[in-house]
Amino acid sequence: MLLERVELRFVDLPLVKPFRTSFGTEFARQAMIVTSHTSVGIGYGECVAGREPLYSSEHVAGADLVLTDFLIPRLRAAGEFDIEDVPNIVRPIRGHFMAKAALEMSLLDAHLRHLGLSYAQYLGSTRSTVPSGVSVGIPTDNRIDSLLTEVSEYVEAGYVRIKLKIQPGWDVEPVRAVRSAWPTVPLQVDANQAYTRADGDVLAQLDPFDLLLIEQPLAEEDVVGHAELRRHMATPMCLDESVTSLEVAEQILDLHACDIINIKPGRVGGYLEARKIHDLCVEREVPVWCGGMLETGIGRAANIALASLPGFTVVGDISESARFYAQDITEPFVLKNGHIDVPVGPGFGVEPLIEVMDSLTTQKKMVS
Ligand code: OSB
Ligand code: MG
Repeated sequence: MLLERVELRFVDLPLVKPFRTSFGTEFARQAMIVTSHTSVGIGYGECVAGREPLYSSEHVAGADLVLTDFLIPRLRAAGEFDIEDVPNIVRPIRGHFMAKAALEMSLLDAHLRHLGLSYAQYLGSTRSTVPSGVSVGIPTDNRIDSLLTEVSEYVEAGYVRIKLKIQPGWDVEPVRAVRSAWPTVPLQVDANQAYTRADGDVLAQLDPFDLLLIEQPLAEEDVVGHAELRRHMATPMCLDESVTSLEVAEQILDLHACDIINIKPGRVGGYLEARKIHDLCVEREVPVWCGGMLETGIGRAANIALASLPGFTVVGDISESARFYAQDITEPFVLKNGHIDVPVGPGFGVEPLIEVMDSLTTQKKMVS
């Protein structure tokens, strides 16, 4: 295919409630939607970078610049390319995985729409639904009863796994409270890098609560610290932020730094790399799950299909659209018996609702 031009648009989606993590509180999601016009038709992608560089070093305004000044010009200069060549074409630009992922996603969507193939078919996945987990933020009022109220809503809605966000001072007691209210619910925690190597004894106090895993307690760069902490506690160790590519995933597994990997396509530079990490983990018998980044229906559709691959044996952060948005920019994904249907349409299988998207758009431009 040939890349002709790309529309970059920013949409502001208000969240149904604030989402608070150890790195900050979000009230709305500022998503960048990438529409690539190619010689085989158009395709849509979503950039998962946040408004501020708090989860990782990337942020959405930076992704805009890198796409405009470097990534789109490189792909346009490449002339005719195959979808599998995209990672190599953008590789000389260091980092900026979320920007790369958004562009690659839009090209993969165009490619698959042209072939009339759904992403799940392209992947060769066999499941038609995926189990749905939910990520629960830290209550803005710091109250355990508020947390219990929110968790009870999700349990009643049918979510098959609950993930609690933790940080120093909001860890053992809230986990104890949720575990005693729901003695058997599949439960895990996510610290988003909020702890240090000195916190091993506090984190080991989570061991009695039968957690599925603890996600990214230490800094992104501290792979060795995670390897040590993993030996210090019984709760299985899972890495999110640290896993930035296939090569890094391999090093992490060689160092025995985790038991489980959270795969986020945006964080690793795209859905092609995400698939390779899945395949590596299947080969090494390491369970994987699909993380979320508050995606709109566009990114959510793609994550759902990815999570239908056989190696995704751990429930992902694949919630229904209404968990985050009263009004999404695609038809909403809904929970049925704790599961979500894998899209069957060509490409990622969703169409943006153009009028809704226009009404939420704060800025758009064409790069050619
Ligand atoms: O660490 O998994 C994370 C949201 C934004 C940034 C980082 C994370 C999250 C979540 C939300 O936990 C998961 C979701 O989209 O359902
Ligand atoms: Mg995480």
